[in-house]
Amino acid sequence: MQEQLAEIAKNARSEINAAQTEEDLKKAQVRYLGKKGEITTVLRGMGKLSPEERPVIGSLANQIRDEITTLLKEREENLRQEARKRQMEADRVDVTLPGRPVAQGFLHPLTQVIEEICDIFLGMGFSIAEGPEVETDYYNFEALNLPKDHPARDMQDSFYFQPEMLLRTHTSPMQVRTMEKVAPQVPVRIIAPGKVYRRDDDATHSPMFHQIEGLAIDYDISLADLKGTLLSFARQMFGPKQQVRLRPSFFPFTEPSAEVDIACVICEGSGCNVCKHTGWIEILGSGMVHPKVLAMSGYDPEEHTGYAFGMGIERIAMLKYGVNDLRLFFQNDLRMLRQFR
Ligand code: 2NL
Repeated sequence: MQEQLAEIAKNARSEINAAQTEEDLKKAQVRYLGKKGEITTVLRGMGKLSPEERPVIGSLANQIRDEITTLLKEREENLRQEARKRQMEADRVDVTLPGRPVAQGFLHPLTQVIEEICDIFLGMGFSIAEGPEVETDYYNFEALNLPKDHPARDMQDSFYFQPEMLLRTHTSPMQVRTMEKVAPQVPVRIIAPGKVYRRDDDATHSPMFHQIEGLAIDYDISLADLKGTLLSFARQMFGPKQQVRLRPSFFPFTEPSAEVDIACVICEGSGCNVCKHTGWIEILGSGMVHPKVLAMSGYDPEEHTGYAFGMGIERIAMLKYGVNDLRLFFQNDLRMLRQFR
């Protein structure tokens, strides 16, 4: 009996030691300690032993059962630790690898030009007025003295939602809204940047484009104030030696009106294709605010005068950066856009 128990213990030790999985351990446990296990069987057969042998064998069997229980527990813990170690080896990260760079965005060239122009006018005491792109007929046309038969008011030339609601065709509505709000206070010095919309789509026209308009109202504002302000703008935008030239023109909302040219930025005045050999390039339209426009928005034209101007951002950006096709701004080709990073 003692030899039999010693044999069982020996087998159990080597089997538990050799176990590679929890399943192996479960098998060993059943084989030795299970209901029909080898140790259990020995303990059950104790009845057949003599009273002298019984305590000796009983105690030995118990001792071996306890040892096997402990060995099973220890081996289980070992297996668990080995598995964990293998997992950690497999999950090892190389902290010395170089990081993946985060792609950094940048502003669209038109946004950059808008901000640059706004900065120049902020430096001359103007404030920025921004507002809705969907406007009423009143703010977009009526308050600007645009006659009922003006082509811009036609369904064919502007985007209408309702007979009285449309996408603004210029940013002047913001200037009207500002005048209406602050009149008859002076001085007014604002610029209105933003998107504007016209029913045009070809090589030189986009149905959406950007504009900045300016407005100044005070006592005794004159055409000289307009010219001086625009000369300062042109020199900050296009270089300190820039020249400006005013040419008589017509707008329903200004009287008198003038187109403003700068010396051609391509040939510096000597004549080229861009300036059509005139040496001058038109950059904006301007004039003295029409007395009717002042009056409609709450200013007494006998007491106050003002100037206004409007420029297309795309045109300014094309001249400043030598971009020869308007559509390049809207195609989102990164080869084009990245040049403005
Ligand atoms: C152009 C011409 C211009 C204005 C815009 C204006 C606004 C008010 C009153 C009077 Cl509220 N005038 N704006 C004046 C003259 C010209 O824009 O060729 N823009 C691209």
